[in-house]
Amino acid sequence: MYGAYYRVAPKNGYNLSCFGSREGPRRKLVTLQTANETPVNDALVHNWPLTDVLDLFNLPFNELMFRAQTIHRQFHDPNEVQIATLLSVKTGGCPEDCKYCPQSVHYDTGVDTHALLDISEVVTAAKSAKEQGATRFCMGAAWRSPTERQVEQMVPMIEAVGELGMETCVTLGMLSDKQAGRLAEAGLDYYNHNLDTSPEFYSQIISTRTYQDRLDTLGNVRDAGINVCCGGIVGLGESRADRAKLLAELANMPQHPESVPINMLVRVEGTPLEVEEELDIFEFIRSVAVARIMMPASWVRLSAGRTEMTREAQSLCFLAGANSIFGGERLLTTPNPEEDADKALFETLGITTYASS
Ligand code: SAM
Ligand code: DTB
Ligand code: SF4
Repeated sequence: MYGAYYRVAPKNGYNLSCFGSREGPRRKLVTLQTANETPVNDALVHNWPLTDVLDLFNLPFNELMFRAQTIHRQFHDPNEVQIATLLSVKTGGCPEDCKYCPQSVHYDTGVDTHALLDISEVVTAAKSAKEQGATRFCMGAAWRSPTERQVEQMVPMIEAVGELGMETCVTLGMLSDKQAGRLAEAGLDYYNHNLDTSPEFYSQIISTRTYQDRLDTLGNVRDAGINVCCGGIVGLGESRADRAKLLAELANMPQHPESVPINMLVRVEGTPLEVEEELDIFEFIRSVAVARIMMPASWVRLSAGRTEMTREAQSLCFLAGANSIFGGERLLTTPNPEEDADKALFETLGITTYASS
C-alpha cells in the first residue's frame, strides 16, 4: 500500500457513481469518496490564483516533481496507467481553422478524408483496442458542431462500444444542451472538448469559434451529467503564463474535468504551426506536474506527441502524475508509438494497466 490514496477506478472499491447499468440511461458524474467519507470533490481547490500556479511552474524541477508525485500517491496508484484508444470516425473537411489541426479545410495537409465510418468498423476497432488493454474508447469526428442527425448516428456506436464493457468517449465539436442530453441518454461516459490554451492566446490559434463557445459546450456536457474530458495543447508558441492560465481555467471550473489530456503539439506538415519551434520537453513535464497538483483526482493524460518523446521523457511524465495515455498506433490522423513499445516501456517501469469490466 502507498498510504491513504484514493483511486479513480471502479475496481478499487471507492464510491464511483459513474459506472452504471448498461440497461438504461446512466448518471455518471464521478463522486469520489475519501477513506474518512469526505467526498474528494469537496477537498479539491477551485480558486487557484494565477500567481500560485506560476509559483508551481517556477519551482526547481526536482521539488515540483516531488510535490506532484506526493499528491499523485494520495489519490492514485502510482504504478497504474489507464489506456484510452482513439478512432477517427469522420476525418478531415472540418470548417474550423485551428492552426494545429491536420483536419481543417483551411490547410493542405494531405489528410485521408473520409465520411462517417460504418458501425461495424467502429466495433471492430473497439474490440481490438480492448484486446490491447484499452478501457476507454474515444471516437472523434471532425465537425464544427454535429447536426441532430449526426448525433443520432453516434448513438448506436456509443451503445455498441459500451456493451463491450469499455468506457465511451466522443469528441464531436460544439454541442447544444439538447444534444448533450441525447448523448447522456445514450449512455455516453465522457465528452472531450479541449480549451486548448489560455483565453488570451486563444485568438492567435483559432478564429472560427470563441473561448466562450467552448466553455458553453463544456457547461452543456456537465449539465447533462456526462463526465468532462478537457485539456489543452502545449508548444503552440504560448508563454509559460499562458500554460498556467489554461490550467487555472480547468482547475477553477466548479468541478474539475474528470479527464485532462495534455497534448504536446504535433507539428503537422501543411498546418501553420508546422514551423513552430519545439518546446523544451521539461516544460511539457512541468505542465503535467502542475496539472496533477491542481487536479489531484482527475485522470491526467499524456496525450499527443509521444512519438517525439524518449522513453525517459515519458517516464518523467508518469512520475509527474500522468496516469493515462492514448494507446494504439494512431491518434486521430497522426502516428502514436507502437503498442509493443508501450508494453515494453510499461514492463521496464513495472507499470500495470487498468482492466476493462
Ligand atoms: N473537432 C473536435 C474539437 O475540436 O473539439 C474534436 C477533435 S480535435 C482533433 C481534439 C483535440 O485534439 C484538439 O482540441 C486539440 O487539443 C488536439 N489536437 C488536434 N490536433 C493536434 C495536434 N496537431 N497536436 C496536438 N494536439 C492536437
Ligand atoms: C485530445 O486531447 N487529444 C486527442 C483527443 N483529445 C481527441 C487528439 C489528438 C490529435 C492529434 C492529431 C491527430 O492525430 O490528428
Ligand atoms: Fe476541426 Fe477539431 Fe481540428 Fe479544430 S481541432 S479543425 S474543430 S477537427
